[in-house]
Amino acid sequence: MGLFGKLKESLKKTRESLANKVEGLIYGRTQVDEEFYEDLEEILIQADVGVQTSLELVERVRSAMQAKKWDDPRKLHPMLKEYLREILVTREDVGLKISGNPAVIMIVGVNGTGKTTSIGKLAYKLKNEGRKVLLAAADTFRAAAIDQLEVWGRRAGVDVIKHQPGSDPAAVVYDAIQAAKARGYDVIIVDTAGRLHTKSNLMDELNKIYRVIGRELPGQPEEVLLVLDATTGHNAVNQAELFGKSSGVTGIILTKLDGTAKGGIVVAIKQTLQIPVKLVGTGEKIDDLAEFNSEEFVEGLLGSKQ
Ligand SMILES: Nc1nc2c(ncn2[C@@H]2O[C@H](COP(=O)(O)OP(=O)(O)O)[C@@H](O)[C@H]2O)c(=O)[nH]1
Ligand SMILES: [Mg+2]
Repeated sequence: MGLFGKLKESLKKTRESLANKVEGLIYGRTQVDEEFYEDLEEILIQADVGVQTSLELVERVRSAMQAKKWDDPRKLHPMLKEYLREILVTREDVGLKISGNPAVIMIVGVNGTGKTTSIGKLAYKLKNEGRKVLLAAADTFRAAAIDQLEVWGRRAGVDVIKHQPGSDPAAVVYDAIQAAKARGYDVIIVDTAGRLHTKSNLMDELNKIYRVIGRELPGQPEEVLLVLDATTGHNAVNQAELFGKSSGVTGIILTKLDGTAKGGIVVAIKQTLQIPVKLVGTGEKIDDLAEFNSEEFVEGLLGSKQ
């Protein structure tokens, strides 16, 4: 299955609940009235699109329908999809930036969201694209975290730089950078700790890692990817707000999209933070990672019946 198919597949649950409801509403009614708009609003809110965004979307559709003096619900479907796409599409290129030599990708996020798993998948993907990848085990807080990264390193067939549990994460990253310079690695992916984001010492730790990278490799890290668990709904938006403020997040890896029927969370994140979703976790296996594609995503969310 290609990357494109994976995203589609992971939206299966969302498609079954949200898209079917949207299609049911649009193709099941003969005219748009107040009740129609209220139902549409409710469907979008239930899918985690976000109250504000849902209201705005429906308001835009309502105005456009009224301006054109249309009352056939089927005319509303492409309009709704177009407006949603406008929210999701970022002007800048949404693909990963990995032009440095070496390039550094820093992965941040709360424990359990899927950081280490996503690093394994990303390492595998970049390696298959022909890049020489090095992992830095900078989540030194728990011994198990280092072991887990090593397991993923072996699976992906890439090297891992590690220190003792409890050691300084910034020192691990420093060593990884020296190793990359000496041995010609193309990309360093940095795993970090994710104990509660409300503790300012975690943010200090992340900022220190960030500064060490910038000092050793000017212009790096090119990417700071925040990992968010799609199944946690609006907690994910709150986490994005907290991390987004302090650690220069450039993009989002949204994990476990396969485990939720509320894919609308992507819209809420984008709308609240203006941070693009770059990659999507579609399962627990090494190739369960898809590039985010807004076209495909909107079809999954709102249906494709014409
Ligand atoms: N279904 C599903 N599970 C995932 C995905 N990504 C991660 N997980 C699971 O989430 C759990 C936590 O992942 P882990 O990488 O240890 O999170 P970390 O604490 O942020 O490093 C593990 O059981 C993973 O298998 C995904 O895209 N889909
Ligand atoms: Mg981890």
